[in-house]
Amino acid sequence: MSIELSMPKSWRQETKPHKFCPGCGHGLVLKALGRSIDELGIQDKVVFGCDIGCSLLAWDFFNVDTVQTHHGRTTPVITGIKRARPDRIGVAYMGDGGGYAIGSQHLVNAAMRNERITAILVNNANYGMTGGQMAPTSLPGMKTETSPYGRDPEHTGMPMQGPEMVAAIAREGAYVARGTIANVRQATTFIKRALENQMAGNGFSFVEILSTCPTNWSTNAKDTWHFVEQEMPKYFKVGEIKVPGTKEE
Ligand SMILES: Cc1ncc(C[n+]2csc(CCOP(=O)(O)OP(=O)(O)O)c2C)c(N)n1
Ligand code: SF4
Repeated sequence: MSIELSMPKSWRQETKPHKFCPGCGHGLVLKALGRSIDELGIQDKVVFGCDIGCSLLAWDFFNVDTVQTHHGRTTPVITGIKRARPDRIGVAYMGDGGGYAIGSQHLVNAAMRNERITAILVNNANYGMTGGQMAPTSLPGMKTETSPYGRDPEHTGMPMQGPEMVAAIAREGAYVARGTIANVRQATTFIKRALENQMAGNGFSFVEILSTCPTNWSTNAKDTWHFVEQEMPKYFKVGEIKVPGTKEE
């Protein structure tokens, strides 16, 4: 018997070192997703799609069927899988660059067509994997590799309000929320509800999660947490935005 086979089954299935930088929020978002999948008992049904960007580091994170797509194309790839196999639970996982810049048309069209998939977008206010360029979500005045004097809203606009846009164009049955890694319990609830919405066949489900990128923000632990907990919510309101069966719908 090999050493690996002699390990407890739960250890082999549930433990894996992640590859994100220390202090990165991706791991917490994925933990929230993994916990939701476990609690719903849908591990055998989930098809997980991860974008190019640091989200791709999750390609072998879960013991679920996984596809790694081109940058910005995770939403249409998962849409195609879901259309071919409606019995599956499709999860499209991406960064803000992937979802709001290069892949924004896919997000818009999936929302307008009310595709029965769940999209989870990690908003860390920059392009993480490529070295910290300005993203549609970068905050006014935020210094990035491509805005060394700080983002100037007069010339580059205000931060993208993704969930608000999706809620405005989505059809009846869509679920839309914004969570934060500063409140993982709440973020888990939102992700779980987004999966349940797909399981009920209601419609498109979209959850943005405010997250950290200390490597490119060049912040220590204290400042990293301050930025995600205090600064980002000034521009990105945390909470549920569209819930089927309520007056917010
Ligand atoms: C078609 C295409 N354009 C550009 C790139 C280069 N690229 C790779 S990752 C990335 C940005 C990723 O940023 P984001 O989507 O915000 O995810 P993060 O890394 O911050 O999680 C870019 C521009 C690419 N791989 N493919
Ligand atoms: S570059 Fe940023 S988003 Fe990417 S793994 Fe490191 S901290 Fe996370």
